[in-house]
Amino acid sequence: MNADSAPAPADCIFCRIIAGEIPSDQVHADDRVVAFRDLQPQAPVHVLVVPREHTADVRELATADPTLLPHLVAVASQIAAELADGDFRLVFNTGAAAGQTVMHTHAHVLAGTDQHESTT
Ligand code: D5M
Repeated sequence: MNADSAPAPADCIFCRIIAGEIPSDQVHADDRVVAFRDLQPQAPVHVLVVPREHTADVRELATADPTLLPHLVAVASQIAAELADGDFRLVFNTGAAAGQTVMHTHAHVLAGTDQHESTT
């Protein structure tokens, strides 16, 4: 755990996916992030890029490990190039009032022909 991040809740669903306790349709994994397809896709390609270390949201991540954000963007870009035409939206719902439902930092990568119509 990073000194600036709170401990992960025991029931964090994304921590459990990262630990292999819950299956996912994984498209990328490295030592810092994993990426898997969203269960409720809002675009032809809808992938979540999730830091392995638990933080609640991107505000907390930016403080706890600012070097991770450019890596996350690079992974999103790679996924959009591999699975779609390279163009993508990157969405961080941040806080419950902004629609965040899973309180483990994640970026939605939305790509494919009609990704501009997504409301995520
Ligand atoms: O987005 C949280 C997203 O997480 C939402 O689009 C559904 C997705 N989700 C929830 N559980 C799973 C599992 N088990 N696999 C894949 N995707 C999942 P938010 O920004 O917090 O609203």
